[in-house]
Amino acid sequence: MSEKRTIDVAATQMLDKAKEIGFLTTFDRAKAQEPRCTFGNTGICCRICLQGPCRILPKKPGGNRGICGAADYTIVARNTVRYIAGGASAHSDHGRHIAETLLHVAEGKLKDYQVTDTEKLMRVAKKIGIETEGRGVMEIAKDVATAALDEYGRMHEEDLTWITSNCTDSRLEVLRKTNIMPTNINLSIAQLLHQTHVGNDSDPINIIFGGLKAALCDYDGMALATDLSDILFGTGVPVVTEANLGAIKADKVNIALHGHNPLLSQIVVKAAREMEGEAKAAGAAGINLVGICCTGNEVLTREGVAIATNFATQELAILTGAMDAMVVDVQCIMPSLRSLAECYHTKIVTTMPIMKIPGSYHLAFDEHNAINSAKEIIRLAIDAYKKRDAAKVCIPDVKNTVVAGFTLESLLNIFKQINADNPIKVLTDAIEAGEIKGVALFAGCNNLKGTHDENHITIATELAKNDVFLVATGCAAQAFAKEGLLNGEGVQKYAGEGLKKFHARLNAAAKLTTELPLVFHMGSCVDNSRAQELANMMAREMGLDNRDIPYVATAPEAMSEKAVAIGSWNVALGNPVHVGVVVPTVGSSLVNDVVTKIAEDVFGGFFFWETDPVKAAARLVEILDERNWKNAM
Ligand code: BF8
Ligand code: SF4
Repeated sequence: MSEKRTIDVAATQMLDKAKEIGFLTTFDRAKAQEPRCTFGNTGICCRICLQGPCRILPKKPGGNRGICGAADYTIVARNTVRYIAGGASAHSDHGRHIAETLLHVAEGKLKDYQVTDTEKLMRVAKKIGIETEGRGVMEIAKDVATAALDEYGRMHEEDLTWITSNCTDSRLEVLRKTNIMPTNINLSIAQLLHQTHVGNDSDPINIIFGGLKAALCDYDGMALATDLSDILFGTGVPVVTEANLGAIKADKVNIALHGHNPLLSQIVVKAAREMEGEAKAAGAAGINLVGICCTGNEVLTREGVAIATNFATQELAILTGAMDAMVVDVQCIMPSLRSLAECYHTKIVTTMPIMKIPGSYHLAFDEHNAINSAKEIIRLAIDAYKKRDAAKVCIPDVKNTVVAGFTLESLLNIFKQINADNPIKVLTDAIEAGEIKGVALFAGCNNLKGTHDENHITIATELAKNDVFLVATGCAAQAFAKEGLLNGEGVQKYAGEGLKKFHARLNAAAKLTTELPLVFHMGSCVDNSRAQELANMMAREMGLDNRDIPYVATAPEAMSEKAVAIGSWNVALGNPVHVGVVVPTVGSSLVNDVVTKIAEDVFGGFFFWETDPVKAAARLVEILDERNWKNAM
């Protein structure tokens, strides 16, 4: 683990503050975990049955296998794919929740939600083969929602709709040939858990393929989550806002929206606009919403809500002493928030039945009564504000301007100003002309095995220097937001000559009130589906399979099970994937070779691990160069 904790100036100030008050943050806890157990760290510890934990002790007679006889490769493969099962469950459950809500809207059961983007509804309906001619909006919405829900439980053997309607034909052929095309999200995830039960599959290759099938369910669930969220809440357009802890305002009621699902955060945004008066009556200048983690990315994209911080530094928002409430829904929420909130007046409000924190305030969010639920939450925040201790307020004066909202649609709208008939050609032409080398997607989390945000920033600036077009989601995008890479100055500071020229052309065409950013923020982690759609469009336009397009993905600070699932479907869809932490597959050279080498022969996509960000960037550039060079032959 790195000695330097973070490169974020605001976070550094708050960590000093934590020290001052004697609160041990996640950074201290990460240190306390060192040294790590080598077995766990490399993936050769099995806890799948109650006889375990079994560790692989190669030198000890009988120790080179688990008690049941499982070899290192079985243990490592099983552990890895069980991460995927967790990630795919989280993403697809998020998607299911959105689909259910859309269905209830279409059935007239929810008064506080509506179909906001009918154009997107029509596009999605057409994409998945639902008749739109002469039919009403709600009728079509009902069919789209039903089709989405059918992905989770259909009993007929039909390939998943969001995969077949998004992927290129040649890629679908690869998925079918390798027998990893799923037909039912819940079934594939359950089957994977069955497959990896004690005494079941011990063939690492078969286990990995089972894992990839579940990873594709992760993709399917997130693709439908993105589509249906856009239908319900609108498809983001470019917005200007700010990011970092300096976005928290001393004179306002501050509410952090933390978690993942826009079903709650969108309604809180709406309710907050109606409740400015109540906040003012309590003596505040108004209500200030800020985002943390992916629900922050959702409301940034659609509503221009500022970003407070990303995963690793979520506790630090409370340490400002000015956070009145932190409203959380699901995923990536640290249980430690509650104990820190006790040192302040901050209310932690959990809202979902599957995510509670002992001792925190739980307000069950009810979609049938969404606005009122949201108002109740905001009132808690206003009440808390009244108890705020001004002497404890310490907000770092650190923030950067953010230009975000680059859903694929809004990006294509900019390209359209240059080529109205075939917008994606603007990107592929620039690649073919050698102006830019290709596209890199930054995804994923923070991981305190390294210095917070450092890998994100170093790799991005290195790639920019090498004329790579950059898109980002999740906590990676938030790192860029905080560090000033999501604005035009970022281009001037870091972009190479080719990328600068490309941006200048886009800027001239886009005619926005502000310059386009160095990195295009595509949204939350489920919006990695937007980036994949971009890759698929590139493949179609270039007449290539995904395995040959100059497109790479990197998760410089991957942490969650969801990140493992995302990385895995990226590989299955033909994308080279860099991971900036050492992952627990290295305990089996066989499994490690399969995912880093053999995968390339089968899928064109593959993983590589590199903790040194400069080396990682160099390898990513090399991969793009190789793909361009092959295409030019
Ligand atoms: O879904 S990037 S730490 S917040 S898992 Fe979590 Fe990772 Fe952040 Fe968003 Ni994605
Ligand atoms: Fe040990 Fe086998 Fe049980 Fe794993 S499944 S804990 S290797 S006995």
